[in-house]
Formats: sequence, structure tokens, C-alpha cells
Amino acid sequence: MGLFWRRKKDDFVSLRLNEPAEARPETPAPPPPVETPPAEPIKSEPPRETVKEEPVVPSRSPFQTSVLGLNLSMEELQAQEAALEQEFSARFRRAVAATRDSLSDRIDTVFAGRKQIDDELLDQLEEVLIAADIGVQTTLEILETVRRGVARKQINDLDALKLAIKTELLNILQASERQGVASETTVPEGVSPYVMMIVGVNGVGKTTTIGKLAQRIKAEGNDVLICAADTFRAAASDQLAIWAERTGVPLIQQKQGTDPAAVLFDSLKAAKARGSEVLIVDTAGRLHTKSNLMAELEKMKRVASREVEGAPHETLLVVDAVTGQNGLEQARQFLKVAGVTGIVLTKLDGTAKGGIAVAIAKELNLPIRYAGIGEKVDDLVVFDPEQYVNSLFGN
Ligand SMILES: Nc1nc2c(ncn2[C@@H]2O[C@H](COP(=O)(O)OP(=O)(O)OP(=O)(O)O)[C@@H](O)[C@H]2O)c(=O)[nH]1
Ligand SMILES: [Mg+2]
Repeated sequence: MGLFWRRKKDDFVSLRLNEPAEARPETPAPPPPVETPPAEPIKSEPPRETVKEEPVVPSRSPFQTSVLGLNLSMEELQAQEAALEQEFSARFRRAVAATRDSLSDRIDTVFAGRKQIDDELLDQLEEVLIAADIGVQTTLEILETVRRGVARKQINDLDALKLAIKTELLNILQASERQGVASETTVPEGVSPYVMMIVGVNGVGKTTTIGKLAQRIKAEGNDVLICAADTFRAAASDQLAIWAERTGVPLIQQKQGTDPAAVLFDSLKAAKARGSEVLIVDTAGRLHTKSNLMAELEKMKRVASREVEGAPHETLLVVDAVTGQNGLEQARQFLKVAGVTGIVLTKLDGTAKGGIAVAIAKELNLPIRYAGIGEKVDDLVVFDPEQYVNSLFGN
């Protein structure tokens, strides 16, 4: 499993704090103090606070021992990371349990008691794959591969059949990673702030994902700022403020009805002034009309690129796994204008149709970057195609 975002450049291991003092390199000088945001661009409306400031800690301070683990030995850090990874893997497996039942377990049932793979079995297999929302096109391709494998006597038992399906699914998911931004490894050094815009129709889980994402990226040692640019819905900003408080990440917000591009402008300025590494931007899922929404997103992108070169560096389209093929249709609307670089697939825990991940990757031809596996703050994982496919097939 990869990181949520690029790890801080400071390599905690290189500080060798677990070695005797004389063997250690000199403690790096703390960076110059970070300027606080100028008062002017943040047009707060009292009594609502615009910027919920944390105490300003230089983001690359050697004193962030709790975050970077400077007080731990390399072995302890590796053990900690392995434990975390295992925990995420186990939680991910639990989240896709219903899909696993509907896919792998049903394939077992279809196969049970048969001596050979015949047309009847293939028909039933087709039903199983479609029921898991893998998509018609992918299903037909899988059946074609299986037929070919059977004809060549390469597939003649359940294990070979499952392996063929797994390989096909993995190929689709990995092919989609050649587009957009597939992992933290492509995040360039020196871009500050790195701007992530989160888009998608209402109710899919944008705000929740932002809360989770901010928390994880912060936990990886980065200074994160959230921009509440959904100024359309009355409660949107308050909802985000709760997440911001929960995760201890500062938030830039303004009163309802403010031009979202203006909130974004202020946030970009504040992020630059603070020296924030990542700015995560919440956007509206619904406006008076769809064309309004798309025009607004375009305007926000223009503002972002004017203020920070290359911004937004990622535009993540949030898709709700529960809505299945309908969600896919809605997603297409966004693709036309939003310049989407990746997908966040939420609510994987709430569906037996988690095969939609494959349909999305294939039909939208975009990588799935993160997956939502619950409503709590740490219920977000970096999507890993191999882990996903293995979890669906019980290993
Ligand atoms: N089970 C589960 N629920 C989720 C997940 N992600 C979000 N939710 C729930 O989905 C609901 C909607 O989430 P929001 O984050 O408010 O969605 P939104 O896209 O910001 O909605 P709008 O602001 O109305 O456009 C909330 O009840 C969340 O708790 C997930 O991964 N799993
Ligand atoms: Mg929202």
C-alpha cells in the first residue's frame, strides 16, 4: 500500500536518533518562521471564524517527533508501518466482504459439483459478474478469455478459472493507472501548495473524504489546509468545520453564498503564506443548474492555476460505490469539464457490488486513487489494485 501523499523530504531514518549522540549528524537548523496569512484576503464575518489556526509549527521542524517518529529506531518505525499496513489491509478486506460473497463465493457455488466448464457454467458466471457490477463489457471480455482458456485446456478447474478472472480484473485496474495521477510517487518535489480539488455530485462523500484525507496527509508529516468552497449548501461549511476540528487541520471558510472562486483565492494565498504543503478544496455537489456547477468548477480551476503553477495538481472525482452504474453515468458529466485526474470510490463497505471499481477504471479510464471504507476518520485507504483483487478472491 502506498502513502496518501508524498512523504516529507526529511528522511527520519537519516537522522539516526537511535544511535549514540556522537554518531549522529548535526541537528538541522529549524526553518525560518512561517509567516501567518495576511489579514486582508481572508474576509471573515464575525462571529464565524474564518481561519481556525493551529499553533504555527514549522512544518519541517525536527521537533514533530510524534508525527515523524524521530524518537523511534528504524526497526520500530518499520514495525509501526507494517502494523499500520496490516490494519488497513484487514479493514479493507472486511469492507469488501459483501462483494467477496457475491463474487468469489458465488463462483464457488456455480462451480460446485461440476466436472467441466460448459456453456451453462459460463452463463451462470456471466450472471455473477454482472451482479457484482463489474460491467457488461468487462464481463464479456472475461468470458471470452475463459472460453479461450478452456478451449486450449489451460482452464479446467476452479482455481484456474478464478486466476483468469483475477488477472483480467487486475489488468484493467493497472491499465487505468497509466492515466491521471495514480499514486503519490508522481507528486513532484517543491510544489507548494499542492492543490487537490475534490469534485462530485451531492451526497457521494466529498466532505467526509476531505476530512479523512486531511487527517492522513497530516499524519504523514505535512502541513495541510482545507478550503471550504462549497458555499452553496447552508450546512456544508459547518460540516467541514467539524471535520477540520476533529482532525486539527485549519480551514478557510466564508459565509454562504460567497463566490467559491474567492474562497479558493483566499485559501491559496493563506496556504502560500503558511507554507502549507497541501491544500484540499471542497466543492459544491449541486447548484441551481448543472451548467452553473460546471462553469463554477472551471472558474475555480482558472483561479487556482493563476495563483499556483500547475494547480489544481489533482482533481479527484468522488464516486459512491453504492450507486453503481448510475454513479458512473453522473461521473461522465464531470469528466467533460473538470479535468479529473483520479477517482475516490466511497462507501465500498456499503455494497455487495464493489465490482464497480473495475467498471469505473475501465469506462472512465482513470485510476482509483483512494477508497472510502466507512464513516470514521480513518476509514480511507490508498487504493491498491492487487489488494483489491486479492481481497475479492479471499487471499
Ligand atoms: N459507509 C460509508 N459512508 C460514507 C463513506 N463516505 C461518506 N459516507 C457517508 O456519506 C454521507 C454523505 O457524505 P458527505 O461527505 O456529506 O457527502 P458530500 O459529497 O460532501 O455531499 P454534498 O456536500 O451534499 O455534495 C455521509 O453520511 C457520510 O458519512 C464511506 O466510505 N462509507
Ligand atoms: Mg459536502
